[in-house]
Amino acid sequence: MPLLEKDEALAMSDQKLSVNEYLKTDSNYLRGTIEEGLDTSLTGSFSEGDQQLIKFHGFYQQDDRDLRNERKEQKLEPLYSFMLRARVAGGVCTPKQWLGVDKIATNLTSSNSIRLTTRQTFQYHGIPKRNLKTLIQDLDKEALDSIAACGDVNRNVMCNPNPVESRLHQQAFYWAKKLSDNYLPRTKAYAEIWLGDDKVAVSEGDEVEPVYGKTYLPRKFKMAVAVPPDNDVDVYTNDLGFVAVAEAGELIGFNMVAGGGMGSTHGEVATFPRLGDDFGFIQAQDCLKFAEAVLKVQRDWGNRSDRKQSRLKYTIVKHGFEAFKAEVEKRAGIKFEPKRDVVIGDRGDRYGWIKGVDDQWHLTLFIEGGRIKDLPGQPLQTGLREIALVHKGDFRMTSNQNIIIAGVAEADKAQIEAIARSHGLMGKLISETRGHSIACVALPTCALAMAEAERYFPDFLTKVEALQEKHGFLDQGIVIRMTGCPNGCARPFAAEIGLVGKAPGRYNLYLGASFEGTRLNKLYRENIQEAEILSELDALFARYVSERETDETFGNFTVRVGVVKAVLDAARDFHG
Ligand code: SRM
Ligand code: SF4
Repeated sequence: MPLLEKDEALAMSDQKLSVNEYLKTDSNYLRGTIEEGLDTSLTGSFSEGDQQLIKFHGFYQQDDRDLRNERKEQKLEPLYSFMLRARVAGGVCTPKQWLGVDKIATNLTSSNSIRLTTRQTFQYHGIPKRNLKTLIQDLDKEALDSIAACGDVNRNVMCNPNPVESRLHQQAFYWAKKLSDNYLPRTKAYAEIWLGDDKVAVSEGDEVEPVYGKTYLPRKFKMAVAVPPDNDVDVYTNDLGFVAVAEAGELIGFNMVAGGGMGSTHGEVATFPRLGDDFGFIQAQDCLKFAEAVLKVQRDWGNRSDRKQSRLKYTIVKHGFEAFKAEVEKRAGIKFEPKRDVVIGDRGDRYGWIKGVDDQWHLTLFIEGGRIKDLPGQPLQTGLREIALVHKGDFRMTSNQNIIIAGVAEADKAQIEAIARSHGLMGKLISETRGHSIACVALPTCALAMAEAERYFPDFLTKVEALQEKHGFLDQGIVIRMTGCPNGCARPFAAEIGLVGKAPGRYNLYLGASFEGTRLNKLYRENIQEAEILSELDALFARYVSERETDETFGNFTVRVGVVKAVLDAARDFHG
């Protein structure tokens, strides 16, 4: 169906469309009344409708939840501020850009920090409304933006940041960047509102958004490019994933994966996390044709009435894998070839120095919880700034919320290392488990958090490490992840140990995912507190060390001995 017809049909016929669909249709391609909202100083907030639209421009309205009650008692409106998420395909930026990013954090945010995310980019928290325009303009000066970092569109495209095999990485990165650029919204709303570009009059019939149309996608959409054996991008948790297939070190194509996602709602069995299905092999040059076909099928088939059922994973479950695949092949005009054999390995980052094939050195720094801030005795933000002032290569953010100082010449290595050490960025022993851990932001900024994650997780991990030491396997990494709610921003349902917030201090404990991210976990204990979680893990670790098979991972062990059942089909098994 041509786009305009589709939009009109959507806007006029179906009374059950979700509110967001009307908002998008009426927004004049994402403009809404954002400009008017920016001009009013009576409130730190935007109107309800614009609060949804600003997401397409890369930011969320938030309030400090630690201060909510106090403000209420004082009869003040919540302390509104904004979180901005940048769009940085594959997580790569230059030292000059980093210096700009750092300066903005210091000058224009109250959090005075940079937060690396689980999708290889960075966020700012605590931006007052009055600073938004300046902040976006300052980002623009560094050739950075936040267009479509959030909203019902294709978001930041992840790509394995491994600079070691530089040629293969470059080829994979080329496609990640293409995927990111090709599916950016085409509306000029961002440039007009934030950068002061001349206003463009849109007439009925103008094809402003050739891929998305007026109503964009039914829901957020996420893509990732993995370079095996690394699966740091957790490719199966994405709506659409491309697993690089190489021959003699050259990229020849991808195994395409689609229908992954983590979000769910406690107690609602119609919602579930899911790992993507393998669709088959595609030639590298056909990557965009397939991506566009998938996007368009989701655009046209996705649920626009119930936002809890609107991700691609539900579209595939509803229509069935075969029907979905046939439609994608029809629209792409190409058939999938049989999936090629590739080995999916580790999801962690390789900390410390490593030498690449091009004789350049790369330094991966562990950033706990992704939070870059000057802490007592650990001036992390200053340290990275000092590195950026002398570094000649690039910075790469990882999907484990870490950062790689990539492309360091032998002669510059000692200087970079000295800065990293003197600023607490290096030198601390990181256990394998901590090195494989991630936690979402949660409190105090996330409006949806039910429990702590980023602020609590480091101490909790220390207790898990103590248990591993007690049972004599601290040298082994377990993929452990924590989120403050079941939306799954740290991909907890793909963790060997997943902790998902239920209420303050209470978590659901999930077990049984594979180490590599190829099998989901399953609920083991519900709504428990720290002491109970640790006592459960203590007992499980004791069994693990005495009953495990050679090289058996913790996740596989919990499934083999029947602690939890394997989740093979998420729709059927996750709650079953
Ligand atoms: Fe997320 C919503 C933070 C990765 C699934 N996510 C949010 C919001 C914006 C809360 C909100 O809607 O008000 C959080 C802002 C918190 C804050 O104060 O910063 C938030 N998500 C994050 C980040 C920053 C977590 C982190 O600690 O790094 C990650 C930013 C990624 C990025 O750079 O783009 C982040 N979110 C994810 C991931 C992981 C991934 O994509 O690999 C997921 C699971 C995968 C998926 O999408 O299914 C994820 N976030 C969600 C969902 C559930 C979506 C669903 O299908 O149900 C929500 C809620 C929603 O969309 O309604 C959400
Ligand atoms: Fe917020 Fe929940 Fe995402 Fe954590 S998982 S950042 S609590 S939405």
